[in-house]
Parts: sequence; C-alpha cells; structure tokens
Amino acid sequence: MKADSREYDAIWFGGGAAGRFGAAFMKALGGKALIVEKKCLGGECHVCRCAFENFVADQSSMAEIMRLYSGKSWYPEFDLRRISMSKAVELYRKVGQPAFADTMKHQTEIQLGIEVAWGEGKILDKNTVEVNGEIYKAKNLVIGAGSRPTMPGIPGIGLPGVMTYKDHPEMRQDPKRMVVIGGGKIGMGKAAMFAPFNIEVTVLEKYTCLPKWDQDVRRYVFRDFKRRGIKIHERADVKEIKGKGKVEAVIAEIDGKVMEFPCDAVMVSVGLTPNSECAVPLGVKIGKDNEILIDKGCRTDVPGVYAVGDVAGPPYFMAVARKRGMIAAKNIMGKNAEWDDNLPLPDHIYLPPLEATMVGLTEKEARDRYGDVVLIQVPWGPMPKNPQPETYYPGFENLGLPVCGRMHTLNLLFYGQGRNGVVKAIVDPKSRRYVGFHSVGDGAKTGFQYLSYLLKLGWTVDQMADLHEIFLNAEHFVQLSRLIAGQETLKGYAAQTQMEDDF
Ligand code: COM
Repeated sequence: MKADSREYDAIWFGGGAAGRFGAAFMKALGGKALIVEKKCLGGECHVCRCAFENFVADQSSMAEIMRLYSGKSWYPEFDLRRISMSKAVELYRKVGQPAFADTMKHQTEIQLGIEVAWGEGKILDKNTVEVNGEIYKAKNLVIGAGSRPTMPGIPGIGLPGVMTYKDHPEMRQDPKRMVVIGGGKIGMGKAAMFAPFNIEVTVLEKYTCLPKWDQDVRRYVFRDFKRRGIKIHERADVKEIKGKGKVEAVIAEIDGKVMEFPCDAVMVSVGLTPNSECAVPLGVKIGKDNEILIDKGCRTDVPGVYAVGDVAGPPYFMAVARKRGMIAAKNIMGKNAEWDDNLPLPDHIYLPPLEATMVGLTEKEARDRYGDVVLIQVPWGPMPKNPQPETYYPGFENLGLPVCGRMHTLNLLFYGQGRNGVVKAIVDPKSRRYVGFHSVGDGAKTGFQYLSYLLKLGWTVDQMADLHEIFLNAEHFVQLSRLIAGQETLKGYAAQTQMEDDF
C-alpha cells in the first residue's frame, strides 16, 4: 500500500477514549490522524477506571453473593475468610491490564490503521508537537489529556494508605477499615465495592450523598448500605488524616462535633481535575476548575485547537469523551457538528451485586417542571423493618415483584432481605410522555442507553405498551407501563404511596 504522505489533518494529543474515537472517526471521514500517547491507548479506562471498575464490581458481586447465600437453602457454606480485594486486583494487574492494553493497541494501530507516536509529547505550538525529539506537524491540534483525582488540601493527605481510584489496582493488602472521603457516585460505588471484602467502610460526605439521584434510588442505597454495615455521614467536613508513618484515622467535624474515624486506608473521591496545563502555552481559555473552555463544537478560543474528553471538564463520562472526539473530528473535516443538549445523558453507580442507573429527570425535577406526574414504580409503600432471608412477609405484597433484573431477579428477592432493587418511570400525564427512568437492578445499563434516545423522541406510555417484552427483563418498563396504558386520563396505579424513609 502506498504511504499516505499528506500532512496530518489533526494531532490527537492523548489517546484516551476521546482521542481514540475522534482519530478513528476522522480517519473514517477521509482525514489523516496522528495520536500522541505516552502510555496507554484507551486512557485510564482499562488501567483504573471503567473497565477496571466493571471487573471489580463483578468481584464484589461474587463476594456479596457468597455472603448472602452461604449455607442457605441448598448453597454450600463458603469460606468467607478467603475473600480478598487485593487478590482480585492482583489478577486484574496481571491479566486485565496487559490484555486490554494490547487489545487497544491492536485495534487502534492494526485494525483501524491509525498512526501513533509513542512517548511523552510536548506541544510546541498549535501545529507542532514534539515526541522523543521527533517533530510532528498538523493542520489542527486536539487536546485530550484527561483528568486526575482532585486532592483536598488537608493535613495528612500524603500519608501512605491514602489512595484514589488510580491506586485501587495497585493494592497489595486488604485494609480492615476504610474511610471513603466523598459520597458522589465514585465514592459510593467504591464503598459498595469494598464492603463485601470483609472491610468495614465509612463514607464521609461534606454535603449530601448522591445529590443528583432520584429520592427512591437514594433511599434504596441508604437502606442497602445500612443492612450491609456501611456507615454514611453527611455534612462531614474532613479536617485531617492522622497517622504516624501511615494512615490511622480521619478527623471530621459533623454538625459542630469533632469525630475521629479510625482506619487503615482512605479512599479520596472528591472529584476530578482536568489536565489542562499542557495547553496553557497555547493561550486557550481555562475555566475555574482547570478545564479547557470549549464551545459545543469542541473548539477552544484558539482557531484550529480543540479539546475533548475530561480535559474539557464535566460531565466526566466515557460516552461524553468519545462523542466529543467525534464532534471535533467532524468539525475538522468540515462537517458541522455540535453537542446535542436534547439527548439526555444516562448515568450509573456500581452497587454490587446490583447497580443504579438513571436517565432524564428525577421525580423532584419532574414535579417542579410538570406539576403532577405519574409514577410507574415497584416496590412502593411500607417495607418490613428487619426482613430476614428466605422469609415471606404477608402484608408487604408491594415487595413481591422481582424487580432487580438480569441475573439476580429472584435470588435477591428470596435471599436479599428486601434488596431486590427499584424500578421507576416518571410520566407527564398530559402528554403521556416519559420524562425520567430510574433503576436499581442488574443489567439495566444496556436498556438505558436506548431509553435515553426514546426520551429524546418523546416516547409515550402508549408506545411503550406496544413493545414486546421478554419477561423477566432488566427494566420491566414495558410490562409495568402496559398495566396502566389503557387509562384515558393517565392516573397511574390506584394505590401508590411513597417508600418509607427508614434509614
Ligand atoms: C476503553 C477506552 S478501554 S476507549 O474509549 O475504547 O478508548
């Protein structure tokens, strides 16, 4: 094949999700792309983020399932002392990281035929990047330098035993007691992942945990954490991490009271900081959170310079990174493309053995916007106070629907002490359109990708009721909607009360 001697249309500075997908898209559109990458194509995904977290969530699910089922009914007793997070991540380090790194390299360089300049790149000007003494020139520059964990400036933050998501795959020993600083989706997910490994977990959140999530999902998470012995403290202002040579305790002020939380590990998860420093010499505008400011077409204010992925600020989400890559690629290749605000962004949290997934409005946001809304939800109403596994509680028939999804549909109902998930759709009764979907279950992520598009289309209860469900499924939205779709004036279920706050 004849070598392509054209000038590069763009140098993609960083081969993470945004750079890889952007370069691939640009090449498919006929452009010539070069990726500059120092370590790993695919960015942090398979090192310590999405792929790694999926793996750990699977391990945690297994650990939690063993704890729940051990010795019950026909299940054998499991030796729960063998459960180990550090062993689990050792396997990932040995097999997962190199395997995924090679796959990413193969897919990018061989399958897609994209050129990669390996090494630490240095941006010389908006058309020139130096890698290992080699000079590369391009018509455009796309910065996809990613982000790093935000570290609060508190005493003791540098002590051994303090870690972030980056250090999670590097764990060599299982802690006994861990404090998670930050109750967002990463922190709460980490808490849920660590707890099944015989680790006592406490979450300290400065404000409110999971503030953007629907109240019923939050309720589920709080109740679930309580049953699992994970402690949550909101309004906890962390003042110091204490220890002689290694972490020994976290000090926080909670409602005016100073409290000490003894621990041998701390997971810091208070947010991300974009790695925008490399772009400063170009004179691009940088925002207050260190993000490169871009327009909807991923353009910075310097012509020919684009920014994509985490370096351009939140939402920090792989889908956003990949799409921003595509948008930049299209614009570079002369096709007008912009971020579409009308396509709602789904989100999820790992809660092994389940996960929470959402798209669209929460119930509160929906009520604020539409007034009265109809809820299509299970379970609802009162819950038994201290449910035991393998036990039926008459009078709580609202709990009887196996709501949690793909793999644990019935098992968690029978063994899980009421931990069988939440399914909730919110409908504007006037237009009969859905405005939000929420789930705590297993396997619902897949459906939510498409539900986000249905929301954009203005999908109605009547259209949903026309679909063909394959029972049992991960979301149950089709069959639950079908039950009420015959109502000329949409009212929802005749009897439906709020879930109780018992956390
Ligand atoms: C996934 C990373 S491992 S990427 O989005 O495919 O590059």
